Parts: sequence; structure tokens; C-alpha cells
Amino acid sequence: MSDDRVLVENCDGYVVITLNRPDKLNAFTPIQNNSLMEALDTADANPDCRAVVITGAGRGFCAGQDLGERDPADGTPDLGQTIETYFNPMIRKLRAIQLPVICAVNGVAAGAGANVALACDIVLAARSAKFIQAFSKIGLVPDSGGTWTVTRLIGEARAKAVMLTGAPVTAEIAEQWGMIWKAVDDEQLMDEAHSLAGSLSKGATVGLGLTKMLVQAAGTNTLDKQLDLERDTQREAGRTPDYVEGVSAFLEKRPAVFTGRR
Ligand code: LHQ
Repeated sequence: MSDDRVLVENCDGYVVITLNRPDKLNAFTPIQNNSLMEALDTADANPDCRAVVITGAGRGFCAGQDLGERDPADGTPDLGQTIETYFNPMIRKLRAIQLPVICAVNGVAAGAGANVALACDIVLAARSAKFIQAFSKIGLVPDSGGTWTVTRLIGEARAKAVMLTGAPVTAEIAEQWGMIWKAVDDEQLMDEAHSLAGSLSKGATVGLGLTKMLVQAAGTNTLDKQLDLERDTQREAGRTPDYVEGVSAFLEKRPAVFTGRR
């Protein structure tokens, strides 16, 4: 990665992508948006990469769009263009990538920063972290999929309250509400993230990717459509070498060694 605003660490079977503008709480600039996309594309294209962790450097995860990037006195901003160019492709990528994406929310996640985190597949958050739908405080609407994701995760009553008030949601409340997977002690966060990524990266990657797609499709499919999709994806999973290995290992009473290959 050429740009030091996003760091990429290659670990054994997975990558850790770190947003790295800690003095601005890792607020997104176009360069940082592009670098994050590039890092996700590279991970996706690498057959040896079987899980992704996203986190932030310093005391924050991400404070959303960098508000210093534009002149508020400019009377004709096209924020829709910014969203179309940077944020929507990123959310689509996080949902489409056929690898488990873990977000390790190390501190405050505000605005688009909160919704990028919540678009990831498994969200761990440090106990000191907070999720803030900060948009209402600056006259904007929630973006980066927040109205879709957060409403599905915590329901309309809570979603409307956090979005209209901009009230911070602590990691522990987020866990209680089912908005994230787990709140963990601050000093344990990265150990947990590495341990989870390490274990997922040794899983049956094709099956895990298909499972991610199935769960996502369930949000909008009818039961009938979902049953058909499960049939089709099970057919696909059943043709992977990892299925052969998984069943053989079970019968031979030994741990499975998955390759993640098709
Ligand atoms: C920041 C930011 C920031 C620049 C902290 N920008 N510097 C999409 C497309 C198009 C357009 C618009 O928007 C979007 C999506 C969005 O994300 S809109 C929402 C944008 N984000 C926000 O409104 C959050 C703004 N930040 C805050 O409310 C606070 O900073 C939070 C609650 C995140 C953290 O508060 P504190 O812990 O008290 O930290 P702080 O406010 O002192 O911030 C530390 C530094 O980070 C400070 O810089 P400085 O040079 O004074 O030390 C802040 O200016 C800077 N910073 N957020 N978004």
C-alpha cells in the first residue's frame, strides 16, 4: 500500500487494514476512501487471504467524512456525488466480498465511520468505543447504508431515536441491542480480532462466503426464495474440497484442514 493513511498488515491467512489518520480520528478523505477500497480489492483478489480485519489507529475508529475537506460556505455542494463516488461503493464492497470482514472498533465511530463499521460482518468493539449517528448534528441524513443496516439490526424505534438525537451508543449497549457482536475490554480488542480472523481464515472459505451471502439475502427474500437459494448454495458448497475434507476429518476423528479452494 503506497498511502500511509491506510496501513495493511499481511498476517497468516488474513489482512488487518488500519485507518491511519489518528489526529483526525481517522476521518475519511477521498484518498483514504480510495486506499481502503484498494486494500479490500487486493484482499478479495488474493486466494491466500481468507479473512479481513478493519480497525483504526489511535483513540478513534473513524469520525466519518472529514468535515475540514470542504468549505461550508460553498453554496452548491453535491454531497450525493461524494456518496456515489466513495461511500456507496465501499458499503457495496464490504457486503459483496466473499470473505468474513471483522471490524475491530477501537474507539469512537461517528457518521459514516459508524455505518462502515456496522456494514462489516462481525463487529467487535472496545468497551470505551461509542457509535454516533452524528449526521443530525450537521443537518444531514444518515448515509453509508446506516438507515438500512441500523434499522435492521436494532429495529425502527431505536434506529429513529439514535439517528434523530445523535445520542452516542456505548459498545455495551450496542452489544445488548444486537447492533454488534461483542464488546470487549479495550486491551483485549486486537487479540480477540486476531484470534477470530485467524480461526475464520482456517475455515471452509467458500462455505463461509456463501453463508454470508445467504444471511444477507434473508433480509429481503421470502422464505420460498431463501429455501431455493439455500439449496443452490449447498449444492455449490458440497462440491468444494473442503466439504470432502470436513466430512473425512469428522469420520476419522481428526481436526479438518481446510484449504478454502473451490
Ligand atoms: C475531525 C472530524 C471530522 C475532520 C473529529 N472531520 N476532523 C458523507 C458524504 C458527504 C458529506 C458529508 O458526510 C458524509 C458522511 C458523514 O460522515 S457526515 C458526519 C461527519 N462526522 C461528524 O459529524 C462527526 C464530527 N466529530 C465529532 O462529533 C467528534 O469529533 C467526535 C464525537 C467523533 C469525537 O469527539 P472528541 O472525542 O471530543 O474528539 P474531538 O472532537 O476533539 O476530535 C479530535 C480531533 O479530530 C479534532 O481535531 P483537532 O485538530 O482540533 O485536535 C477534530 O476536529 C478532529 N475531527 N471528527 N469528521
